[in-house]
Amino acid sequence: MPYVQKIIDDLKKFNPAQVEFHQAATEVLVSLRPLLEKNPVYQKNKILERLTEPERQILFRVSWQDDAGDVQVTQGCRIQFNSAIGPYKGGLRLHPSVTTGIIKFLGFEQIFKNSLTGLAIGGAKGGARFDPKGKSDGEIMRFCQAFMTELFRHVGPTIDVPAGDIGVGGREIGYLYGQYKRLSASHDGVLTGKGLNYGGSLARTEATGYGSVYFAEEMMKERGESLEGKSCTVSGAGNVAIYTVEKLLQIGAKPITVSDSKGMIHHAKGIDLAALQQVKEVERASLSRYKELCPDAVYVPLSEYPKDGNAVWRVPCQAAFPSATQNELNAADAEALLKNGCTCVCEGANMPSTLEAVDLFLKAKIAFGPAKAANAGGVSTSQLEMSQNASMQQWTFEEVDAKLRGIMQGIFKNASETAREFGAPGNLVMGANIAGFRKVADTMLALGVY
Ligand code: NDP
Ligand code: 2IT
Repeated sequence: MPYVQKIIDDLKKFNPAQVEFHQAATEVLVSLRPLLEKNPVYQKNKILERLTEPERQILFRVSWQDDAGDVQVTQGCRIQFNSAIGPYKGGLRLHPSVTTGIIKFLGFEQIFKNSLTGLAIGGAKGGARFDPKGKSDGEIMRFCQAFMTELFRHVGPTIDVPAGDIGVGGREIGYLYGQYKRLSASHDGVLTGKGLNYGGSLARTEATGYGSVYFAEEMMKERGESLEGKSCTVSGAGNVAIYTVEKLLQIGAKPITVSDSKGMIHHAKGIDLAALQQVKEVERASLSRYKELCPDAVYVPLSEYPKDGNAVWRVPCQAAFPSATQNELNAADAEALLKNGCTCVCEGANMPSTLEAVDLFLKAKIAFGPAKAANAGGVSTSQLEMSQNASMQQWTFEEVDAKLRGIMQGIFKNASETAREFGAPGNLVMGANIAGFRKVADTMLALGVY
């Protein structure tokens, strides 16, 4: 479709170097073709041109003092991408690799993900190039305070509600919230992922990982299969990976790997959840420490990874849960997974598979759960936290978990039925993109030109 190609070409030309944004936009726009052909109203009203341009991009200086008293400076960013269906919602990422292009791809994905949840939340993302590793608690606190000192004037419980992402967990949300509260002099549900004593929701910590497994279960169920007894590879060793491992263990599947930025663990008898939590949540150490706690596990350092990809995906498995970061699973990895008999790939991370890898999974017709559907449990439970804050209630773990499961089932059904409607049964990439897009686009039409 020349119209779609022209938008992609322009997007590349006018947003140079934002390669991750180009990748995310290409995947979405290409898969919308059947809808655009069927319904010319979107093209006529320039919905794609509007959707690919953020409503607002806020860039600001973050200056803070490290423990040695030296001044550190970086750029903070919040991209408020689309608020058609609700207040901006999406995480904050703190990582040395952060660029505007990365935040932009994440914000773009968040529009469709949030729409798919069926809840009233718009799409946004933010963050900064900052490495939390090796920083003291005091340094993390001063950084978060400096970040919120600028951000606070742009957020609010019905305006924009940030949350965690890579490098931002409960500790950082606490410092951010504390600074927001001091500056605004009010207790607002302005962040999600808060501590349980000050407005957090039970099950938010677990939600993304649990939701990803619930989504995989739905995909397997439709194929008359289950995850029980299946060997599962998981990448990452952070929030999403840990609670993916926990849920897999609870349902009788066997998670056998985890990874971090320095290497991976292959534990053939199954990941030891207590050891993993001790290493990552208590000690904040590298996975080489897991090997000390569980000597029968194999530790593969990054230096021994295959030249053409990621060692995690070379471990034979029946289901794979990429849950670390973008583009961590390439075409060679996808080929290895398929060759080894993997029949389910469920994306816990955002855009972990390259476009080529996704194509291979779709061609092989395995169960493939794209990120914006499969990892939507985190943001959904964030919205449940917003609901609890607004009504000044706190629901039980069981209540939140049951709602989360229902939401993941709803997302699967919506993506799956939409794929069938457009003649591509089983293609959840197309189904999720079209279903997520349609709600936002129709709302933009209803709201008038903006
Ligand atoms: P965490 O910071 O808790 O964990 C990230 C994990 O991935 C760590 O093990 C980290 O290793 C590893 N990692 C990060 N960057 C790289 C890299 N460039 N190369 C190799 N390993 C890397 O983040 P989350 O678990 O929250 O996020 C993981 C993914 O899930 C991200 O894509 C995020 O966007 C997505 N996501 C998160 C949600 C949430 O609710 N938290 C919701 C939906 C999606 P190390 O510790 O060594 O840095
Ligand atoms: O990518 C994501 O969906 C998140 N990091 C969670 C966002 C949120 O607002 O909970």
